Amino acid sequence: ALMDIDIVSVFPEYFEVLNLSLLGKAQAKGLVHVSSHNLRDWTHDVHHSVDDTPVGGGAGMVMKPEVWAECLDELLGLAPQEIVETVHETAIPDNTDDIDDASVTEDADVAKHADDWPVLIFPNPSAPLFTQADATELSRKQHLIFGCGRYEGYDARIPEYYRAQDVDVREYSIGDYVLNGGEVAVSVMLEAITRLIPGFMGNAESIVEESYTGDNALLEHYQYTKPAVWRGMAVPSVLTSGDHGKVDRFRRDEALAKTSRIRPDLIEALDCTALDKKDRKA
Ligand code: 6GU
Repeated sequence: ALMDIDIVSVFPEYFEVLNLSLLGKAQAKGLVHVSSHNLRDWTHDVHHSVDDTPVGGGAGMVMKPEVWAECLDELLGLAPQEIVETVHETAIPDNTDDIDDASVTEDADVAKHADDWPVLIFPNPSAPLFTQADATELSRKQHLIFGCGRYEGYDARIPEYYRAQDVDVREYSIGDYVLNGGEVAVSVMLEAITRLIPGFMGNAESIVEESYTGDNALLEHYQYTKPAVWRGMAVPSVLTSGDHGKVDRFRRDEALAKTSRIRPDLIEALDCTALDKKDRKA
């Protein structure tokens, strides 16, 4: 397969739906291979416990590092580490994606961004937002491993430990709202990533024209189909004019106006070089 995807969760059945739909077809075509694993398979106690109470107190439960590490060592092909000679206090975890960082000069850093290095991804509501740029970057990787946290989260030493082992570790939130676990977030990220794999979708052009992609950081213009008049509502006449230049201009202006109205943050973030001379002041 072009891409191997491992998903670890205490609800691995949740991902059975991935065998249906477009991802199922892509698996049948051999483009991707998805395996979902039950985290409890890496427990040794009779209760198969994966969580414990938070150190320092507080509500809820936190996922234990030992179980995750046995699982992730295996999926990453790392030798299990039994003996730790030195004890050090954990630093503040760094959630920032350092791929664009000027400090990425060391060989290990360059290597861990190579497409054949596995990427370990933890959904986390307290992490940077997952964007189309992340989806595009991850769609080129050969091996993605998703670790779904449940309950109140996972021990912060888990991602920190794997970063220290030179694993490319990412933590992402999918939006400013709270979900009970990472499973839905992983499904969202997977759909965004896999549809960008070459050959996954029938129509590559429809990807290029979408919102958030390439230098088109605007929301998409409104779409219409036939009939040209429906329940007394006519489609904008320029669209039936047959003048492709005018149609393009109309759609671009509409996208700019629509974006400034409902997503002014995207206009703020817009690279000025992505604007053309005729873009009118929104
Ligand atoms: Cl990635 N996980 C959870 N549990 N909640 C979220 C989220 C992720 N992104 C937004 N809310």
